Amino acid sequence: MKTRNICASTLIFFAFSLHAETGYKAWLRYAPLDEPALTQYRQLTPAVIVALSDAGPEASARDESIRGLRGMLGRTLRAESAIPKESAVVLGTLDEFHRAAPQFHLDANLAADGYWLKTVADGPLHYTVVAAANSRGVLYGAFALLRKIALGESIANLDEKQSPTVPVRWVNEWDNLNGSIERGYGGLSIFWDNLHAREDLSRVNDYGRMLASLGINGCAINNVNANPRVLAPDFIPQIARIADAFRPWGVQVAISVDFASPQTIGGLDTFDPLDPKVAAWWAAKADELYRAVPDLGGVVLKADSEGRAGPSTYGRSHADAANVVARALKPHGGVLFYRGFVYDHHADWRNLKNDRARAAYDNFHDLDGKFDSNAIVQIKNGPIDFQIREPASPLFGTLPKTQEAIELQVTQEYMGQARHLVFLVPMWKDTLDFDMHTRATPAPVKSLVHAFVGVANVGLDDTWDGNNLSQANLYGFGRLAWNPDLSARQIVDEWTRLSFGLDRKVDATIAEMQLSSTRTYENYTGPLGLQNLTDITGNHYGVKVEASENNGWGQWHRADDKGVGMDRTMATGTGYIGQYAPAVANLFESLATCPDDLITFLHHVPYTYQLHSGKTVIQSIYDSHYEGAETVEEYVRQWESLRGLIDEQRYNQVLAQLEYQAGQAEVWRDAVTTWFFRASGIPDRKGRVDHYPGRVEAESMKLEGYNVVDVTPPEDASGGKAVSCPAAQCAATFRYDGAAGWYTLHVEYFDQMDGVSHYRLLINGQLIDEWGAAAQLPTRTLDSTSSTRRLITGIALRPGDQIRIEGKPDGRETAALDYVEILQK
Ligand code: GCW
Repeated sequence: MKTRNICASTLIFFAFSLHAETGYKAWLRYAPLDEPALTQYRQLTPAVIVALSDAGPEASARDESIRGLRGMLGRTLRAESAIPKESAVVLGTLDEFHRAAPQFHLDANLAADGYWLKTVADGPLHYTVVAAANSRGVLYGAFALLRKIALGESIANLDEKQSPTVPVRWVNEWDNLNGSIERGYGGLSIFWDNLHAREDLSRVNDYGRMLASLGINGCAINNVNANPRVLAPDFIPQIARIADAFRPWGVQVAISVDFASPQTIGGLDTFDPLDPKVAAWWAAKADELYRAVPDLGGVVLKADSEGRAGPSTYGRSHADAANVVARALKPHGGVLFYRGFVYDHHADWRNLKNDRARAAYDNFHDLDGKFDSNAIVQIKNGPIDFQIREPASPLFGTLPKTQEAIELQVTQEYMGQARHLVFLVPMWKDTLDFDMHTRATPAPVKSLVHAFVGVANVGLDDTWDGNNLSQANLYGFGRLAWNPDLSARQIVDEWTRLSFGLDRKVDATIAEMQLSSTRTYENYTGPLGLQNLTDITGNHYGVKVEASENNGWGQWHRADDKGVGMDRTMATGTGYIGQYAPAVANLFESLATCPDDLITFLHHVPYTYQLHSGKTVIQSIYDSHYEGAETVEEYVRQWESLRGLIDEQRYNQVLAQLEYQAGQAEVWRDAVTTWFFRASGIPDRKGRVDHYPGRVEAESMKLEGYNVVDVTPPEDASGGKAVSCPAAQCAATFRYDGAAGWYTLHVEYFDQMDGVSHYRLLINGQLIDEWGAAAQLPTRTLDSTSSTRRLITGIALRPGDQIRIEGKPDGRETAALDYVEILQK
């Protein structure tokens, strides 16, 4: 017994000796290695490091290596400038090696940014060489070497060449010049504040380091919904300051521009791309930009999309628009990304042939071959807009003579906005590996694209993204942009070990959670290709099943009392399926071969239609939602099993996030299943839907001060109603009449945006719990977005107990309640 106690206290000591970590270091923690790895790597690491150039990314490579090795091995290497007569780590380009160390015979054909890690023996001496095609490649190689050590991989006899699959690997940041970020969930902009570049750009430098560690070589630093001011002469020096902060990391700055700039900023009377005055204006503007930022990567252009100015004003084509800017950039080596995200957001939804999914193809496929060589069409992975399940955009298969980029959304706009664990790599892999069948040999999307773009939207938050687990998405994007053949499993294993260390249990648990999270999220939000059951005209976060219908935005699911789904067939529907090559079109067109996961995206089917899974559509909807919500509950248990194995700060942050997510998954589950039950009239075979044992509706409690209110839409609250407090304080009381025992109380309340209401829960007058509704959720109303769960565990109840909740509103928040559920857990 005594020994056990000692063990327990030792464990506790170790648990608390794990340093608190904010998440700021992400996957570049360089945490001290444990034995025996420490001894092994120390033996292999020389005392000297040499960078053959003392400037730019090579200097960063040297400094980063010193920093990483000091962190992991506790040794500080001596920086020297010439190859010493002792073993050393040597960093340089192939050209520099040829000059400084011809005896190393380093001959290789490396693509730009590619690197070679090589152990070179020279008599008794060993050189750990990082050689590369260019200085950026040297930096990437140095990061790769450090990564190997952090992952416990051998560095003894290195001979590894790596080249990126595509030359252009960028992130886009949708940062507004006022410092806010469109669809950003990690705080305010690291670049901008109040229409200026931030005074302190050290975060930009740190971000450049993170990007470089993944091989990302460009970053567009302002929103594609671009403020024209970005091109104003007095603004350009601001761009230059940011470029300076990124430059040591080989990250080239790019900017998003407004297509009407020749008029709005330039003072011309037109922005017609075919008007020579306009072409001259863009050329002069490019010259001006490159004078300030000689290594500017280029420009991103969102035109004729969601109300942005574009070539349609003058009856010109997207190619005309892209080329006028591309030609201005060409002499400077810049590229123009032209977004393929063009659709009519005022489409008449009553017309069953209208289909937003068709838009990218319809707008661009005739233009193949008409874009200049430095104009790249930037295509979202799916035909709609970053939904949890979409087929690969048909546009990828139809522009063989055009440079294409795939645009992936790293920021979790439709994926729980960094409050939900959703690892996006498995979903991206589905698209990248999807064979478009556009040639006799396999034509997966990854083989058709020339560039990768990730919409990252990191912010000033310590975690960059809003929570620690979401960082895996930025990591995964970068790794896939470098090598799309990596599997989701490889990527998540790397990320987890770099971010949380080499404990097997930690690694296995987190990797499992991450890998299953995409399917889990799909299950409780939009299975069977349903998607868009969210507040589509509002915050894109909570559930509102009908929000996407009846408007021009075109993300319709057309659910009615008989069935659900968009008929996109060639035979009877919008014809979207015909945009694919025949092999794909045939697969999608026939119900016999259409995958269940896409059934309602491609077909309108009755609720009673039997899926390949053997279930009916309706039962599958019910089951998926329950399964999804249960899996998130399981994530909480899995995470709790890591207590003491992870530093407390990140442990607690993630635990709170998962607990919140589990509650939110139930909100989604109940809203969607209730809605479909009401629509279809078909009960759940398992009797769960609309039947919640142990649930007491707030509106049925004894209310003091609280008003009963209707919630819109009704599926957003249990029973369609809530109680809301119009006074300084209100209370809701009910009598417990079940069996005596230990219970968990689940209180569903509403946490609106403005104010922190206070709640107290009392049983027979004894205060059991109190909390504030302090989360920052994106809504002012009582709905599924504000609906939040409080779990109170370990409560002894006896028949006749009085359970009372007191609510004190604050600001515009009304201390509202939905229900209490008494759970036997
Ligand atoms: O998904 C939509 C977003 C918009 C975004 C747009 C786009 C920057 O809701 O916020 O605008 O896509 O990709 O341009």
